[in-house]
Amino acid sequence: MSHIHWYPGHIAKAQKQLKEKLNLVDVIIEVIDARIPYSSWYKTTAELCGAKPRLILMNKSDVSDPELNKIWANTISRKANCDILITNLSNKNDINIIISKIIKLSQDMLQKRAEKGMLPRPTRTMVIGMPNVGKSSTINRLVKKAKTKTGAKAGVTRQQQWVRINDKIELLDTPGIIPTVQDDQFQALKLACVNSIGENAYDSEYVACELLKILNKKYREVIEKYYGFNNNEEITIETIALKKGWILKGAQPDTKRTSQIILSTFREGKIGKFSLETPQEYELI
Ligand SMILES: Nc1nc2c(ncn2[C@@H]2O[C@H](COP(=O)(O)OP(=O)(O)OP(=O)(O)O)[C@@H](O)[C@H]2O)c(=O)[nH]1
Ligand SMILES: [Mg+2]
Repeated sequence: MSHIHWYPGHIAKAQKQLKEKLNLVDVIIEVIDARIPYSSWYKTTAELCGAKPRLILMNKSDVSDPELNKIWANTISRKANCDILITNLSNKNDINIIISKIIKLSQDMLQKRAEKGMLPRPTRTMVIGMPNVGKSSTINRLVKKAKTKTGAKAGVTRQQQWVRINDKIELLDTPGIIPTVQDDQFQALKLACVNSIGENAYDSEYVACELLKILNKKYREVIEKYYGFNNNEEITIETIALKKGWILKGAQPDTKRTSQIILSTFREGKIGKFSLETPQEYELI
C-alpha cells in the first residue's frame, strides 16, 4: 500500500491550461525548491515551453544546504540547458538579478521582431512551479517593483492581468501551477516534507519518521546537536518526544505532536540548512 496518496484529479486539464498560458509569454520563470531540486523540478517543462527561453529559480536557498545548492544549480542548468539562479526571496538583490536575467533572455525575441521590422514591446513573462515553492512570493516581489498595472489585454482571460514591472517586462499576475502527480513514492515523500503536497494526502507521523531517516543519514551531527543527543543514541520520533518531554498521560511519547513539530521546524529551516537529495542519487553526475 502506498503511504502518500496522489490525487490525479484534473491533470490533463491542468496541463492544457498551463500550456495555454505559456503560449502568451516570451520567457518562462520556473520556481523549484532548493531542498529537493530534483523532486520539485518539472522534467517535462522543456516540452511545454518549446523553444522559449526559461529561467529556473532554485528558491529557498536560505534553508537548504549551501554546498549542494551550487552543485545542484550546475547540474540542473546543464541538464535542462537553461539559466538558473539560486534565490532567497527575502533577499532584495535577488529580485534585481531576476529582472536583469529576464531582460537578457528576451534579447533574441526582440532581435527577431526588429529583423521583421516590428516595434519592440515589453517581454512577457510568467511564473510556474509546483505547490509551495514560492511562486506567489516571486510574483509579489516583482510586482512591488512594478510601475503600473497594464490591465487585461485581448487574448487573456479577465482573471489574468499583466503587470508592468518596468519598461521592458510585463508579468502575468497569476502563476501556472504544475500538477504534482507522480507515481514515485520517494519523490512524494520529499514533496510532503517541504509542504508541497496537501496534508490530507499523508500521515504526518509517517512523513516525519522518513524525514528523520534521511536526516540521520545525511546530517546526523546537525540533528544530534539540535536535539541534544549523543552519537550513539538513536534519533527517532519517540526518542525526541521523550527527550523534549512531549509526552502523553502514562509517560507515552506524544508522537503525533512531535511529528508535527519536527516537520514544521524542518520546513522553517530551524533545525539546519538541509537538502534531501543529491545529483548522484539520480545519476545526474
Ligand atoms: N525560507 C524561505 N521561504 C520562502 C522563500 N520564498 C518563499 N518562501 C515561503 O514559502 C511559502 C510558500 O510561498 P508562496 O510564494 O506562497 O508559494 P507558492 O508557490 O505560491 O505556493 P502555492 O500558491 O501554494 O502553490 C511561504 O511561507 C513563503 O513565505 C525563500 O526564498 N526562503
Ligand atoms: Mg501561490
